[in-house]
Amino acid sequence: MEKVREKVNLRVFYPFILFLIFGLEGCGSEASEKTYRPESVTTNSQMKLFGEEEAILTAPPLVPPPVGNRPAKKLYMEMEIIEKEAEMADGVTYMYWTFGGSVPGSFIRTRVGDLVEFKIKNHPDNKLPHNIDLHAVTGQGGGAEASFVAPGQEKTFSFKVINPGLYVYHCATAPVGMHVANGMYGLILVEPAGGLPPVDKEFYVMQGDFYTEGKYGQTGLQPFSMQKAIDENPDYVVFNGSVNGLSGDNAITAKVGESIRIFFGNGGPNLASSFHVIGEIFDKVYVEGGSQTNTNVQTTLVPAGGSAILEFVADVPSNLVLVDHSIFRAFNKGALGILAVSGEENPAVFAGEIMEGIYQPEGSVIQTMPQSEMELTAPKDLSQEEQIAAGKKLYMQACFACHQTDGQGVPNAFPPLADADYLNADPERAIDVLLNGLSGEITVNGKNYNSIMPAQQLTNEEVANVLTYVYHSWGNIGTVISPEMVKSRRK
Ligand code: HEC
Ligand SMILES: [Cu+2]
Repeated sequence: MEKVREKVNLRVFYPFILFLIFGLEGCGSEASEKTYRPESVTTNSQMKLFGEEEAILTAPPLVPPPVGNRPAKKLYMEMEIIEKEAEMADGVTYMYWTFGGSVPGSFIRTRVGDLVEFKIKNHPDNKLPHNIDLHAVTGQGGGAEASFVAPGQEKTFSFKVINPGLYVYHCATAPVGMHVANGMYGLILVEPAGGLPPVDKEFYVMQGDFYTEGKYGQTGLQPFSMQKAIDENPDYVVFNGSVNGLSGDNAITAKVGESIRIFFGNGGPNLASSFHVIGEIFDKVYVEGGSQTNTNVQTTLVPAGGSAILEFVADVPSNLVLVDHSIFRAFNKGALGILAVSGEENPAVFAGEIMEGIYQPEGSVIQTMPQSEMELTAPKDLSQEEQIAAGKKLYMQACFACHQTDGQGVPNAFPPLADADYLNADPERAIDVLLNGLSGEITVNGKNYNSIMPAQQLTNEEVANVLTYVYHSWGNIGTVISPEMVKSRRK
């Protein structure tokens, strides 16, 4: 009797048991659907390969050709680690550790589903072991353990790229911070199926912060400073590995009307970048190098070990200035690059009448400082000391922002006035520079400048004072300029 009742009771409970089994399982699958996974990522990990090829790797600012419509393939690539001394700034060298001989390292371009066979070689002349951690890799350490190589050794490992996006790679050998600080980082792009939409020009730019024993600009081979790196107090913040990495001879160029895409990465090791292009607005930003896009962006924040893809069309001719808008880094630590856009003026978009002084170091029009209630008064008789004192005061108001406190100038942007051959060769010409401004290429102390000095709205007396001060400072020749001399140069 008892047993029968139990059976009956169980029958009554069956539906509940079934609910417990299937109902809870149902809840479980609902929960996993809430964990968002782009459906493609699962597909990409199983994607079939169609053929194989040698990958093309490039040094900055170049990028390899787009993947376009090609199917997923097996891609072979090789990277050689090279430790080498190279120029950090004029007269300053640094012992860089590099992936492929450049900072940042060679650009890698793939598409989702590719199976990469990666060979890493550590040159026998190198002093240290290295490896590579690619943020595009799903797997232990991003490949770090599998790729650890001593000098004179090589290793091969392979990985499938399954998430589209722009990823940083870097060395992850202890002390990791030091390997990254010495330049061991680069970018790997994983394009979606079908590729990114085509554009006219693509560039590869990476920011990095550097820590040297000497201050910014101190000449000679500068050793790495571990203490400054720990304090996160860099002497150099630069694009593409050095102060001149993306300006002067290394400036990038485009034509009016071209669509431009910049693959921008931040190697760090410490600083985040407030990346901005003076004179342009990003039409589109692939935020953090991922799939989400934002439009009409002025400044995009790129963390250390992160990236962004930036797109815009160059509508007018100008020198676009790439900066970290943490702006002292741009004007005092080197984070300044030039994208020179040439072509027809487009007054409908920009008429060139209103410009801001210091932000246009290489603009196309001589600017005029705002005119104060300026009077060309008859000169008062000042002693030479009074003239120099008045000139110094004026210098600190009108000149130092560009030519710097000690007249040392800013490499590639503002020429020096200290011990300056151009200045000392011709005082009348110096007066003309202040009265009329100056543009076009000049050579000062062996370095070329091709920029704009705004015409100064100064009285004859003020020009005389400030130049007399400059000529009596920083190793210059001590010429005295009188207001009469200035007056005779006015047209
Ligand atoms: C907005 C930035 C800016 C300001 C402010 C400025 N200059 Fe210049 N200056 C320049 C640039 C840029 C050049 C180089 C122009 C070129 O490349 O053709 C230059 C060139 C010169 C030169 C000739 C080159 C040399 O090194 O001898 C002199 C002299 C000079 N400036 C003096 C002055 C004095 C004095 C003041 C202040 C009254 C001043 N400048 C204010 C940007 C500036
Ligand atoms: Cu390393």
